[in-house]
Amino acid sequence: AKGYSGTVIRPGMVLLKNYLSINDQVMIVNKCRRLGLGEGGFYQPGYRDEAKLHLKMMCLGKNWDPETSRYGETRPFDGSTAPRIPAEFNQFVEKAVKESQSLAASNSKQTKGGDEIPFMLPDICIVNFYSSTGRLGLHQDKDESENSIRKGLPVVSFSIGDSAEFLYGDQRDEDKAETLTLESGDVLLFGGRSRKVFHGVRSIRKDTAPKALLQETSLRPGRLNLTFRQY
Ligand code: AKG
Repeated sequence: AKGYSGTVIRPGMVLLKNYLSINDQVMIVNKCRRLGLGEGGFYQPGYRDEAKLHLKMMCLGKNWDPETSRYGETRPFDGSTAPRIPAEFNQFVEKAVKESQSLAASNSKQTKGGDEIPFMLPDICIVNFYSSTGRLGLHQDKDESENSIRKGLPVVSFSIGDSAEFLYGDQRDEDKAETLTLESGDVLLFGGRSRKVFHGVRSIRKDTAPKALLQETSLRPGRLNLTFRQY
């Protein structure tokens, strides 16, 4: 039986609540921890669009450089190569995209169409770790290929650990943005007509991670977020 519930938030944006089981989350945390300590692992990035990044980051598949807003095979500051995306991660992403596509398709019938989400196979995963004071200003994801953005290939985001107050909207204006709480195990997908939505994280809610996850991983306070894209 599926223990999650899917909602179309707006055309092209789907939230799959409680999509990743605790076992899946434990596996993801353990793999990220191992990768994070090796070559191309977690570091503290500087700035993006002049805004300081309040998080630790690691890129899988390809490197994304926040300073230049470009993807590349190696990381400029230390020359390291991005680790490969674990195959299990991509399997979750493919399933989540298919699930979101069917939710969007049935919704599209009611809204006179145009709300479909195209399929994608991720070759990039950006892993962010937010401490309790972590946050990320409103921005668009627009450094992928022109083709990927024009076709609206979805960005798929996994949330693990403490909950986040996630903002999204059509403008870079926090006062006009809508809010969603992203909890551990939630998968959020934005593609199609929402591919260029502004989004960010206003705050991390302390002590909201599932106890079972903490017991099994000793994850430190904070939130792990993985965003998958196709270049
Ligand atoms: C990004 O990495 O571009 C994000 O917007 C991450 C959003 C999140 O942490 O939920």
